[in-house]
Amino acid sequence: MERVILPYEKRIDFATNLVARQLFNIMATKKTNLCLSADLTMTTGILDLLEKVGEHICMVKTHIDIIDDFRDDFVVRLKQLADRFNFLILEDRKYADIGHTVSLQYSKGLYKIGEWADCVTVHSLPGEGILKALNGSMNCITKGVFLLAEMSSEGNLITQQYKQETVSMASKYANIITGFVCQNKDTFQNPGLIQLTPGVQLECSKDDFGQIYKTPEKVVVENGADVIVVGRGITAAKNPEVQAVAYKDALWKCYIKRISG
Ligand code: 5IU
Repeated sequence: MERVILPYEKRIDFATNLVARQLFNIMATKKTNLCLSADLTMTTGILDLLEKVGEHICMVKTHIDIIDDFRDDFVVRLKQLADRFNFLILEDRKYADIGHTVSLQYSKGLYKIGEWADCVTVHSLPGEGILKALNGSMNCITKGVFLLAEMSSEGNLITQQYKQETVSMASKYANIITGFVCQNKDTFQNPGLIQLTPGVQLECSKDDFGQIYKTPEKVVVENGADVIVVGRGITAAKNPEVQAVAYKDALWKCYIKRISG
């Protein structure tokens, strides 16, 4: 059966990565496929926002290296919120180095991402070694990888061949692959993997640096997005809580439309 018309709860058993199973389960239970991109630079801003919108999201996406006042207790509090509201944490680190370096970046340094992030984003550019190294560092299946197969930005250099080779590279590391960051439903077929799609706002538009926004209808119904990343559409709103609900409702309606055929 085609991935995009199966409901999330029916895809759980196809998933080979535990984070993918958890994410399908959270989406089905909370009835939300909204991932908040919390691209704020102060810890209180992020934690306050999550207090307000935590119940409406399935996952939060962080950029830990843009935070001005990072301290270890931030991740403790982030984890507490994730447990309380039942959402996952994706660190959008976009690893892109040789495997050895990435394994250090994942587990060491100021942020120790491997200790608190449920999943991370990874480029396929360096080749298979990056997944081999993360597989070793993760050392269990309770962590996951979203591999970048496409980007939302104008003029990005990813080609059709790069995308296809990215998807076939992932098949060797099924236990750690949660899904792909991509824009189109033909990128992969496996119903156990999750399509994470950024570049979404309620209206089509662009920002000043080549980000291209598509609508919920376009990304979910036409393009097969399973988990939808929204950043400034919510964080820059006058009332982020109200706007998070608006996105959640719009995105869920589109998902129901898609699986209803
Ligand atoms: N992001 C993209 N496009 C991509 C990838 C990641 O926008 O192709 I891969 C990230 C960047 C930012 C978030 O953290 O998703 C989108 O934020 P806005 O909704 O504010 O544009």
